[in-house]
Amino acid sequence: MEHTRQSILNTINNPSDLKLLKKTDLPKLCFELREFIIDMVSKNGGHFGASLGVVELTVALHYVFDTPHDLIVWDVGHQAYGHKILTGRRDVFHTNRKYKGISGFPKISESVYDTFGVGHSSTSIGACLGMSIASKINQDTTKQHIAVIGDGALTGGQAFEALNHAGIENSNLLVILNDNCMSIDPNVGALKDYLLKISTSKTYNNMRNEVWDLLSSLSNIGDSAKSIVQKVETALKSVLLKHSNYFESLNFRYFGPIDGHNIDLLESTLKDLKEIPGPKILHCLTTKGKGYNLAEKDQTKWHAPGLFDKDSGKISVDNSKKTNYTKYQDVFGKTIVELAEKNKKIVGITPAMPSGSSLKFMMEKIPDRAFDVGIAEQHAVTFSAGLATQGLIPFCNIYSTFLQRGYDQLIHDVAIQKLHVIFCLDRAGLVGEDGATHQGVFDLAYLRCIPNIIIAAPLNEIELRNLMYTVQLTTTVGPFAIRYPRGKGVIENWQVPFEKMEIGQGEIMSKGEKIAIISIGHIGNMVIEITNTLKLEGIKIGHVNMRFLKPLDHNLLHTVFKKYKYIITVEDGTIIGGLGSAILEFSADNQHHNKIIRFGVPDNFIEHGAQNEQQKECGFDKTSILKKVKELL
Ligand SMILES: Cc1ncc(C[n+]2csc(CCOP(=O)(O)OP(=O)(O)O)c2C)c(N)n1
Repeated sequence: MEHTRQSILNTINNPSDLKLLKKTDLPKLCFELREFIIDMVSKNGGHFGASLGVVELTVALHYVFDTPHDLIVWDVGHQAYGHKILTGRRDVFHTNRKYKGISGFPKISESVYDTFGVGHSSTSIGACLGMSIASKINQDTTKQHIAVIGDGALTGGQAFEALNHAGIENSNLLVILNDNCMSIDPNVGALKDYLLKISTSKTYNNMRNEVWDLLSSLSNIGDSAKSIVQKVETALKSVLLKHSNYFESLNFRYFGPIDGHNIDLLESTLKDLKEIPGPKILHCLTTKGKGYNLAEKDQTKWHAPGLFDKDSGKISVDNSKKTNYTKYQDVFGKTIVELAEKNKKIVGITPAMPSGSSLKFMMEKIPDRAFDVGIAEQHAVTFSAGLATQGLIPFCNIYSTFLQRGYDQLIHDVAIQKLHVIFCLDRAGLVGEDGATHQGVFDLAYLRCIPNIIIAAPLNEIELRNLMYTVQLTTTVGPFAIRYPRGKGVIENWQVPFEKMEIGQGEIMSKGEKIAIISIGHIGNMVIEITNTLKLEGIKIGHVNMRFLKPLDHNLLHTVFKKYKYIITVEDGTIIGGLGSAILEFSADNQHHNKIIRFGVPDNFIEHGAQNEQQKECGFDKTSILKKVKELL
């Protein structure tokens, strides 16, 4: 209670309150903000380590800059909890990522302080550059534009593209590089090595001291600031000519590296940088999970740990999810190792999700043939295409939502050339708390229109394994997508001997009268529950597990359309363009006249919440489908 009464954080309802604080109050505010984040995430879940790592940076940014007039753009946005708490959302923060609550990412419609909606990475520099150029065109010379990007997000091609463009624009852009050497897993790539080099090199550190000495005098000098800046530049350039700096070579002024947890230094540095026009980058070194010991030690585990006891650090097991079933991602991870140990042509690729996809199992066991390419989905696809041209069998594992990033690569580099690349699309369907930016609901529709591709969705773990097994038996099938959901399967003993599957063949799961439900993928298990429930009431309807969206099993469909009057399609993808659309097209093309009722994701973006809440909102939950069946009987 004592602590609450004296709390500084409780007095901050928006950044103008923050500006009233003395600089000496800031460390206490940082402490309280960190405690608040720890408390909230331990009870309500969400991303953890990333926000702890930017507490000082967040406080300093809102203290120094005049938000929301000045624009801060967070990359990915999973680190913006402190920002949300300081910008009017402290009292609703307990609803973070919950159904109808606040979003786990910045979102324009949620707050004037959220300048750009995020969730997918590497967009901040481009968006912020757009804003800075808009200010130029609008002749607003007072606005500051700040992109905050992690070293992980900087591995994405879009970030490089934006740096390249920004370097010739001379607009007022500050990029803050939040370098903690981590993505979700340890960061990868040559840029990471480079950042480490400039963070530890003596030359750079000497230069930095020189520069900071000069900069520190800026705020006292006022009008002669410009000449000081020139001196700073000369000092920088003389060193940089000898030791070229990547960012400088792109016409950015590079500052740092500085300690991103030193609030005093951050405050004075940002104040100084405000006075320096043009594109500039401030390199901050931070620790992911800062202030929570366990999170600092195991940064991958504490990226998004779920609920935990903040005192003991014990991560709770959600009893509603506690089953003996295995997560689909682990079925993938274990199966690829099993297959790759026998088939030396198999290669595994992940864009920055070794843990999230469980490709890490292969990276540990067969490191020569398993690659984390960074947050670079476009590259992951084209790289896989290159591997396939030489007869290798790439299993490119990408979350369904992130393959959206590699769409042209999928068409242009893979499908047109009919290259045998296997896309394992994890987190397909509704994904729950990450919300609209991460829904894996578009894949069936966006894949189906691509020629040469095969699209499969396994009903369960055994089908996933058998699909993976089948597709590595040849190198000539062409692009092959296997989409499976977030979460667990339905079979305890799934590690049974492999069986080859017939490509394009569906399966009749149950037979009945009048009504047949056609489903694709894991959602078919709910349809099995529905047909079982009806059986108990003496009602028999048909159920077809389509398994392949493309090619469609026409023979099977003709049989079904002849036998049943009503056809119900069920999918956890968009109602526009997926299974339901394919069945409608089949029906029209073949002059069938059955009544077709489609269940799927409506033409809306589905916000965050639990997966079952989202499913209910979409109307393809068990109760809604049962109700419809009974209406038709
Ligand atoms: C396009 C895209 N691919 C993958 C992800 C998944 N993802 C979320 S956070 C993250 C790591 C980001 O690392 P960094 O930018 O360094 O931030 P940190 O978590 O280290 O603070 C990844 C890979 C994503 N959000 N967007």
